[in-house]
Amino acid sequence: MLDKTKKDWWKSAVVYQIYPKSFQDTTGSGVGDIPGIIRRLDYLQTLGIDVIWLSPVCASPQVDNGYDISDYRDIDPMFGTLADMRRLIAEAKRRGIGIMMDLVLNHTSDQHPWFVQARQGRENPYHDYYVWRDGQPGRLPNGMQAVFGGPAWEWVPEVGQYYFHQFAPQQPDLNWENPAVRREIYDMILWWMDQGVEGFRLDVIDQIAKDPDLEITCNGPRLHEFLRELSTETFQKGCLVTVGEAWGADIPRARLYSAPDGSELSMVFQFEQMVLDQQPGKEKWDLAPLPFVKMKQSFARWQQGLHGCGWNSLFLNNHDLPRIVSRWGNDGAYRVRSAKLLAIMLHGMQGTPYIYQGEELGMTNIQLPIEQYQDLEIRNFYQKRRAEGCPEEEILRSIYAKGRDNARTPMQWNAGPGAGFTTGTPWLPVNPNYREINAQAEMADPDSVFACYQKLIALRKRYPVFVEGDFALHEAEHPRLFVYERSLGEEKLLVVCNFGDEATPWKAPDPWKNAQVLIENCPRQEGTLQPWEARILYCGKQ
Ligand code: TEU
Repeated sequence: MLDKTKKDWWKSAVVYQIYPKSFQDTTGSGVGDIPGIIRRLDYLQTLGIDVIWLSPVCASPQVDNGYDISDYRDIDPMFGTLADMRRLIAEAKRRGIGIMMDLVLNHTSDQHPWFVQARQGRENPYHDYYVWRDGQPGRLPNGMQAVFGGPAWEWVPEVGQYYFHQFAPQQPDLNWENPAVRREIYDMILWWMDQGVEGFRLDVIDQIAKDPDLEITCNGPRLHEFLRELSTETFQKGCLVTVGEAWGADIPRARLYSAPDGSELSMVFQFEQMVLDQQPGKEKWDLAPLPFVKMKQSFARWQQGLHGCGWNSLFLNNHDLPRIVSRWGNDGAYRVRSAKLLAIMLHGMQGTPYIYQGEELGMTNIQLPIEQYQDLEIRNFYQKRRAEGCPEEEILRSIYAKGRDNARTPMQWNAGPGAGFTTGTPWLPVNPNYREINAQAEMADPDSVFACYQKLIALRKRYPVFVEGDFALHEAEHPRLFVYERSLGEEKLLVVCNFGDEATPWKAPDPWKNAQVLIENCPRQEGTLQPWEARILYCGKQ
């Protein structure tokens, strides 16, 4: 168990992300709930994780699956009650697991009482909690577009103004320029700290300091000023782990966010590697192959760029991204081996690893008929491309590859009905491969993807070089091999991954000839790495 009173305890932690709607249903509603998470805590303890990042469970009309909060201090009835949440915090803590809440601070739901007041008139004290601009019906303040499609402005006739929303119209942006808004937010965070949560994930935190007049959404001029105030007023009063979602972070900015003096956050989620298979200047839906050499060089830059002066989050999946084994691996003939390679490749690096539910089982993408998709981003995209005359098959191909519902299908617990997720009708179909890919089968198999994750977590706890070591990329231009070395004094690791369906000749460099193998995903063959083969070699103290 980690000593969470130690400053920076989160540097040796492993985080597990739960998307509550799809984790475990206990009522037969077809939707996961908090008692379901409590029921599965033993599973998470067996895996060995230290923190649960819980996607939003607060009261919400669920237009964007909880990323539209209508009451920050209550739990959505779909998930349970505040008493359930308190029980979850306590039960998790008993197992050495902390709860990291998902804080959506850029916007609220349009049903939040602040917004309900704000839209009543310009004189209302809550009006200035949101971002308004004058205009006329049909004459928008400017041409800014929302992330989920359509204009970023919505007309409210009662006030004769437009409000600004970077996401759905039901997600009005909060006005961080208003000190009263910031104070309300800090009080709410302190209240959650009192409930015993051990960390926070901050949704789209790089978008809070917007200036719509200058068409600035990301990295606004006051961003780091706001973050430092937020951190001083809240996080620094506890010993918490905090992570900001920051699509717009580059390395210099990530050094600010994760400065070792703790003035902002513990670390950020940056997406540089996750957008490499997107054509520059195009939407995520316009598919391009993964530029492998660029990918490993990008990881190397971030590893070296933050070493000693910041901290990385390590992730390949979340609830917005397709399943990594389907995306970068081979989810057919080499599903198990390539899922393990991806895990080994990531977990050998410096930073705090995040595992997204089902990743530890090698869960895959899904292909559904269009009417079964639930995500508003998928639906908007489909309608837009149809209206543009794009053929159905082409649109579906993009959705199959990149749609967010790939990650949101229910957790596959066993081979029984509803995959052990629900006794009712799941809100989003269970992937039909659950009979083969499920937690029960994998826990009984010492060679499973689950066993590999479990071992990687244990290795991180045992060898300080995983947490503290520096990073050097080998074979930087090799089109299939991702090889890197970590070192901390006399302790050294060599992580070797053969990325792809082809065998590749490879010999361990001299100092590594007789090194101990800490983990591997297939039998060794002298002089050759088999398709998707990966291993970690170790030299140093025994
Ligand atoms: O995501 C931020 C974000 O920018 C995403 O919408 C991203 O652009 C998109 O998913 C790419 O397909 C966060 C949450 O993680 C996401 O689930 C929410 O929908 C969004 O914020 C709004 O709160």
